[in-house]
Amino acid sequence: MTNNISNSIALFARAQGSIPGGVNSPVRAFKSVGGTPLFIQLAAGAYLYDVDGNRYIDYIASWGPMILGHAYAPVVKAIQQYAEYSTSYGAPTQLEIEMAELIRSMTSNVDLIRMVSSGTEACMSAIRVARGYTGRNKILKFEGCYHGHADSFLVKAGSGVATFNIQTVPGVTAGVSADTLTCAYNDLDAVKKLAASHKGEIAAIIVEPVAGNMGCILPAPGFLEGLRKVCDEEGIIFIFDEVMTGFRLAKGGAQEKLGIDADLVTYGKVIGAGMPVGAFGGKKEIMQVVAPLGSVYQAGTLSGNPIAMIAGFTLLSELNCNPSLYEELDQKTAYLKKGLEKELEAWGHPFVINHFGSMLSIHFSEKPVNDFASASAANNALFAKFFHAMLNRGIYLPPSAFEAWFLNNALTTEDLDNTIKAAGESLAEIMK
Ligand code: KE4
Repeated sequence: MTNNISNSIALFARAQGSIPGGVNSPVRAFKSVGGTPLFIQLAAGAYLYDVDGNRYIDYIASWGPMILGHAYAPVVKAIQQYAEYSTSYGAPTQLEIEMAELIRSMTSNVDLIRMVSSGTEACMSAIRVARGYTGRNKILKFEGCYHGHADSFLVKAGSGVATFNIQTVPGVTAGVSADTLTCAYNDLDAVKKLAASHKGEIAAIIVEPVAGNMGCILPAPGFLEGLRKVCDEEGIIFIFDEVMTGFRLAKGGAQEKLGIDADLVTYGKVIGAGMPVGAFGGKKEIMQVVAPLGSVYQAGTLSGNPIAMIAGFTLLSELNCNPSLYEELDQKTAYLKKGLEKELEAWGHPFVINHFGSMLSIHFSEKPVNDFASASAANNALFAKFFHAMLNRGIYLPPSAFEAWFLNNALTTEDLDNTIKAAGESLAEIMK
């Protein structure tokens, strides 16, 4: 059973003539699962509609931002209203103050926060602040974690870099890579050894507190607490990359959910409600090195622009005023996981479901999946078949085993039941 996707096929062929690989971001190209990426006409609530008129239940949510569903009315209305006041001024606005104050009220330890236009910008700026504040050069990241495409991060990175199995990214110099140390996620002993052998050299440890770029990988008990302790003992800046988890796991993100305070935190995705927004913030003592207060230069023509701000502010305000939305979303995710587990158990082959809040991933693996090596060792070819079997049943999953599913609160019980039913049929199909 396959959907008619002739218009997507034609558009993908046409796109090759003007856009590298036909896409503006590699993970959209369906490279690791094969086939033709679907071109989307529009989306509403929990559904995507492709250019051939097929409807899909959406489990990507634009890779996280659309937490309350697509075309969320208050956000659309706010954008329409503010567009009439111009789309950018290149000058400060009251709205940016209100956005910063709202974020500070929702998180535990952000004294100062700077808006940027992507998660990459947020993470690369946070690293620069840590280096500027400590005077140290090296950073430590975890294999399979993805912090955007800034040079320093493209060392053993997750997401598309893992999907395409790119070991070293051409164009990232050896000099830059030499300052990026890596360890396996959840390997606290390896971190302690590296910190000891690079005493006084490491400016920051940056981590996805709940990883979402090698599938959904949970921190082992004590892992993040151990990193916090190493950072305290060694004078290293602890950075939580909450581009995925921020405002998704809870109002206060992973810091609130896990009860751990980082020194700096980065945001993206939900913070912009689908508009280009990222942010980095943290303790005043550290953030005051940022220009024009300090000398760590960071800038952006469209940073804090009014359309992105009003979109993000509107969505964050909804989440802030209705914390029950998080409970609802977590319950829906738990319901989906339970149903998928039942289908997978009946299917009778090895599988793992990793799940935290409204993030989830399925791995066809006999072993637990708790780091990049175990995520890579899973039967990801089978995942590709599962992906297409689900897509043909109107279920749009992330097109890679190295990504997480993101649920949105517009999903109904009927949508979840349809997803579970489609999973049962798909599993039967792929193991014929
Ligand atoms: P952006 O520059 O793509 O806005 O954010 C980079 C980033 C930083 N940190 C984390 C934890 C992230 O997940 C991301 C981006 N996530 C990917 C999805 N795995 C974006 C999708 C894409 O690359 O098109």
